[in-house]
Amino acid sequence: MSGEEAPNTDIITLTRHVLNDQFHLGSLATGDLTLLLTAIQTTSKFIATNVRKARLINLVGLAGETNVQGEEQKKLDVLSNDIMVSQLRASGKTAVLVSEELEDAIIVEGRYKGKYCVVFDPLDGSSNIDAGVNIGTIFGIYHIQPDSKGELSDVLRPGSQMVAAGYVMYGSSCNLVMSTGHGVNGYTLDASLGEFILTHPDIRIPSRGKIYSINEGNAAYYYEPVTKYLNSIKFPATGKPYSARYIGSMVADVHRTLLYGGIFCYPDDKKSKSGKLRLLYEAFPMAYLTEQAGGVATTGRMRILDIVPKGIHERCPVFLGSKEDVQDVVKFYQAEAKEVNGKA
Ligand code: AHM
Ligand code: MG
Repeated sequence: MSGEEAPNTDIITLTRHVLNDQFHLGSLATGDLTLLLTAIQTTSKFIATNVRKARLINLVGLAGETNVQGEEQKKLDVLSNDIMVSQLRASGKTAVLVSEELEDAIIVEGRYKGKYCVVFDPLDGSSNIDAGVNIGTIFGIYHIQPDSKGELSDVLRPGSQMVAAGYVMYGSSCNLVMSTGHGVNGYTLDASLGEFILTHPDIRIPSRGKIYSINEGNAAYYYEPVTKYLNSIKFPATGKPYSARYIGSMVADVHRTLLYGGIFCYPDDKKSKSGKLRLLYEAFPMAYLTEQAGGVATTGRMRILDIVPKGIHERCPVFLGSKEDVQDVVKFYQAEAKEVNGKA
């Protein structure tokens, strides 16, 4: 025998893992969700490859258009959106598609029409591409309602009604983290196999962490509960102050929070009255994953997954992460509400 170890032949790929879940569901499982997830995996592999080549093949830079939020689109945003839409449509499993990059929802018609709705941000944090910082794809999946043929109302539903959600992080490795409502699992792309392999089974957020993550450049605009909460963790009466980490790329900041615990915040403030992050395809999927991993996700005033969206590009404040850390910030909001009620 040489010193080299034989490769493991019992690798658990994402497809195998999801299929296995469906076997357990028995007759309920149609394999449709598995096929849909295959479309998402293909998209992710395409984006992962192109993110790595971006500088070399001139994909970095502006595509010369602005998206619905009035932001400049990068070439990679456009490419990522296009491949995601074409793969999801071709899967034959989707009825409604909502993308951060498209003003209107796409209603899939004809023979490709399926029973799932996918809301997604094809390339989140794309202002980081030039600097080589982690970026990601975020997605959430609804099943159409019982009597629906697939219309806008199927995605204007609370995040708690999603059947699956996840993200893909394009970093030093490419990681896909997702949940189908039975806990959270993480997979790493083995580029030589072209497969996502189960590497982080059953991710659980520690009940308390040591890290807070927020854009403190907005401190001048914060409302009082946020300022007071931050002071409480930076200048604690006892114990060590929290460490600050902020990448400014939600997928990376949330990924770290899921694995190590702590809190990720993007609050509303005096400048951004509804916060910055988009409810449907940023806050909902991340809140879904956080709760599935045993954490808490709130606006400060209510559970994120209970919000009923009024529009597809609506924004919402976000605090998510370790249960105890998020409960701490909520206490400051409750104290403020009490004070306001007391005065009324
Ligand atoms: P984007 O959808 O335009 O990429 O913006 C979303 C990103 C998130 O990834 C990140 O959490 C946040 O915006 C960072 O915003 P800021 O630069 O204001 O801190
Ligand atoms: Mg985004």
